Amino acid sequence: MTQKLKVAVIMGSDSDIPVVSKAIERLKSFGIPVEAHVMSAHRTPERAMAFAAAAYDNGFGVIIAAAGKAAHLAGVLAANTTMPVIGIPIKSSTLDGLDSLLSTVQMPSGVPVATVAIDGAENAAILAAQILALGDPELGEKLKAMKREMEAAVIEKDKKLSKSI
Ligand code: RP5
Repeated sequence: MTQKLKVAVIMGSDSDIPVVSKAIERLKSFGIPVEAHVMSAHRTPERAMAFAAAAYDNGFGVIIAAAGKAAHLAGVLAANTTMPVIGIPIKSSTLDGLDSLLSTVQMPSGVPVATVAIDGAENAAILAAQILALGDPELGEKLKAMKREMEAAVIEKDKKLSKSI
């Protein structure tokens, strides 16, 4: 059996952990191997660039990058790999995360970062799983099951609402 591709979850600071842990939990719930690191585009630029450059050789399939304020981490990682990079803008500033969102999403042509919502850690994990599922039918089935569970939960809420009014 071929080795499962890992997801790298990189965050700019340990202060991002409360948000980013939701992505890690979600990835683990799918049985996806995860590696998490604190690396900063500004405070440890060389480490961040080297990590991205070696990511394929080190068995990763997707990189998730979470950062706040002038959030250049996802872009710096994307500049150093052709691996899909998913950005999570963190709401860590006096600007409510709008600065992080724009810094992450507004990439120039040629260097995409698939940016989720501000603090959208769970969607980052699901998108990473969907990318990996292209080559992993078992993971694809887990994603389909998740969709069915979501559907059943909404139908249940609808029933409760109808009964309560
Ligand atoms: C960003 O600056 C980090 O991703 C974090 O969201 C924000 C604040 O970092 P700390 O000053 O808390 O380390 O680089």
